[in-house]
Order: sequence, then C-alpha cells, then structure tokens
Amino acid sequence: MFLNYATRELNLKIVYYGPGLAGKTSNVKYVHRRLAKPTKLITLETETERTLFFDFLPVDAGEINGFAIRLRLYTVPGQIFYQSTRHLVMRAADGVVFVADSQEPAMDRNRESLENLEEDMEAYGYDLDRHPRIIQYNKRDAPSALGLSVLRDLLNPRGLPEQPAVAIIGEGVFPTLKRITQQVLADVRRQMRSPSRSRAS
Ligand SMILES: Nc1nc2c(ncn2[C@@H]2O[C@H](COP(=O)(O)OP(=O)(O)O)[C@@H](O)[C@H]2O)c(=O)[nH]1
Ligand SMILES: [Mg+2]
Repeated sequence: MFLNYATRELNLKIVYYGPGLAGKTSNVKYVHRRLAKPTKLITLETETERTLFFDFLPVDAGEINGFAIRLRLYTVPGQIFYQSTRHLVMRAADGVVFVADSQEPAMDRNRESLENLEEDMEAYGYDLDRHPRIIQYNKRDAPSALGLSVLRDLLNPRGLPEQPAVAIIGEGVFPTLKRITQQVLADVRRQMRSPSRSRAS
C-alpha cells in the first residue's frame, strides 16, 4: 500500500495470479469495461513481442480516513519463461486473486501455479494463511468443470475464501473483486493500528 498525501489517495495493489488461460485477463478486462469512468488499460510487451507482460488498471473504490482508495489490478503472465516477471509483479501485492481453471485437465497447471504463488509469497514474507487472498474457480460453464468440493480438496487445503466464476460473461468477477478488496481494507486497518508490524514494501 502507498499513501499519497499530495493526492489524498491510498493506493492498493491487487494481483490476479494463476496458470495461463485460466481467465485472469478476462477478469480485469470485464472490470475495466464496467467502470463508470474508464482509465487506461496498459499492456506491456515483452522483449520477444510474443505476449503481454501484465495489465494495469486503476479503479476508484470509496475512501478510508479521508483518503480515496485507488485499486490497481495487475495480471501476471502464466507462461513458465516469465517466472521472474511473475515474481516481480508480486512485490508489494496487498491482495491476491488466484484464478483457477475449473476444468479437469487444468488441475496440474493449477497446482503448479499455486506452488509458484506460494513460493513468491514466501519470498516476500507474506503469511500464507493471513495475507489477503481469494481463490476464484473460473470457467464454471465448461463441460469438464469439476465440482466445487473436488476443487476445494485439490486446490484449497488452507481454506481460503472461494468464489465461483464465469469470467468471460462477468459472472463472479465483481464479487471476487469486492471480497478481496474487503480483505485488503481489513488488513490495511490492522496495519494502521499497529504500524510497527506492517510489512516492508
Ligand atoms: N468457457 C469459458 N472460457 C473462459 C472463461 N474465462 C476466460 N475464458 C477463455 O479462456 C481463454 C483465456 O482467458 P484469459 O483471460 O486470456 O486467460 P489468462 O491467460 O489467465 O489471462 C480465453 O479464450 C477466454 O475467452 C470462462 O469463465 N469460461
Ligand atoms: Mg492474461
């Protein structure tokens, strides 16, 4: 988080993490399309010009202690050769949305991505049980989508908050964003109460 005293804004960073093709970009683009006052969606190209680097989206979301809340939504590239980029995007991430692909054949990729996420989180000193995080089970419309209780057993041993979604039509997208934002704001209030325990960022 970053308090900007000049603009009276509290900047919060939310990262959409998950395997390639799970629906991260679909989430962020849907939010962007629905904004009353759209801001610029930025895509950075890689050196190889092959795919996007990450998206960047500021969204205004109310205020806290006289500071307007500004959310920045990032998506990370899923491909393995962007591991270092993924790691960098996770720096100072106030909240994480793990977008899982509900389809049965995607389970290995979901689990591998989840392992990468937890490695990145540990490297930055985020508590795996307490750092604001939600698992979105996306592609609920797919014929091979596994049941929610199966997904829970396979992907959510920590009992993190969960949200089913069909990101391509926007179902579950704002509930996911709203819930991660609430978690982040609760965490920010805790940090403000005991600043000595706040994480370096
Ligand atoms: N059936 C279905 N397809 C989806 C859903 N969400 C995303 N997709 C499709 O999955 C593909 C990958 O989505 P994208 O958002 O680019 O994934 P990313 O790699 O995680 O950013 C695209 O063809 C999307 O249209 C969904 O909920 N259901
Ligand atoms: Mg993407």
